[in-house]
Amino acid sequence: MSTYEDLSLAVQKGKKKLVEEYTKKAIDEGADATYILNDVLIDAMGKVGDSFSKGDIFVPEMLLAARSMKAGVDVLKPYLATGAAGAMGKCIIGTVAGDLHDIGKNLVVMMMESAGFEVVDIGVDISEDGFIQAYKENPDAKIIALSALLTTTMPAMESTVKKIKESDFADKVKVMVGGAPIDEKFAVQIGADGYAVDAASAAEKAKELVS
Ligand code: B1M
Repeated sequence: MSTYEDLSLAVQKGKKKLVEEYTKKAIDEGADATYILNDVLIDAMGKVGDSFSKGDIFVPEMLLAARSMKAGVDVLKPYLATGAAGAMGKCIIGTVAGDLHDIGKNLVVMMMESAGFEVVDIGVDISEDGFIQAYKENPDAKIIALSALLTTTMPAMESTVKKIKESDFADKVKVMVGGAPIDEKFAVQIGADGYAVDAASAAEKAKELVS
C-alpha cells in the first residue's frame, strides 16, 4: 500500500499516532501539503461520513477519526502557512449554535491566517449573542465568519446573520458563511455578504470582502 492509502485508512480507523507518522512520512517523501490535506485527509473524512450514513460506524468512531485528522493537520500546518500575520485585518470566526463540528472551521482559520488575517476563533456552538459579544470585544474586526455543518443548524446561521445585520455595527463588518450544507443561494437568501465552498476559497473571499 502507498503512504497515501496507509494515511487514509489510519484516519478512517481513528489511529491518531499512525496519522501523525504517515503524514510526516508523506511530507518526507516529497508530497505536497495541500494535496495531503485535500486529497487524503479531507477525502478520508468523506469516507468516514459515508460509513456513518450507512450505519457501519457510529459517533465514537467518527470522533476518533476527527481527532486523528486534526493530528494530521497539525503536522501539515507549518507547510501550509505563509502569510504575514494580521496584515489583512481581523476576522472573528465560529461555528453556529447547536453545531459542534470544527475541523472545517479550523482549516478556514488556518488558510485565513496564511492569507494574512488575524483570526479570533470563538469556537463551536456559538449563539447569536456570542457572535455579537465577540464583535463588541473586537470592534476592529472587518469580517465575521460563520460555519455550519448540519442542516439542522442552518436556521441558527440565518438568525445569527440577521442579528448582525440588525445591529448598530452592521455597516462596519462583512458577514461570511460556509460549511458543507451551505451554498451560494442560501448565503444570498440569508443576507450574508460572502460565501465560500472550502477553506482555500474562504481566504480568497475574505480578501475580496476587505479590499
Ligand atoms: Co457529524 N455529521 N454529527 N460529527 N460529521 C456530518 C456533518 C454528517 C454529514 C455525517 C453523515 O451523516 N454523513 C451529518 C450531518 C447530516 C446533515 O445535517 N445533513 C452529521 C451528523 C448527523 C452528526 C450528529 C447529529 C450525529 C449524532 O449525534 N447522531 C452529531 C451532531 C453534533 C453537533 O454538532 N451538535 C455529529 C457529531 C460529529 C462528531 C462530534 C463525532 C464529529 C465532529 C468532530 C469535530 O468537528 N471536532 C463529526 C464528524 C467528524 C463528521 C464528518 C464525518 C466529517 C466532518 C468534517 O470534519 N469534514 C461529517 C461527514 C462529512 O463531512 N462527510 C459529519 C472534513 C472537513 C474538512 O470538511 O467540515 O465540510 P467540512 O469543512 C469544509 C467546508 O465545508 C468548508 O471548508 C472546509 C474545508 O475545506 N467550510 C467553510 C466549513 N466551514 C466554512 C466556513 C466558511 C467557508 C467554508 O466561511 C465562513
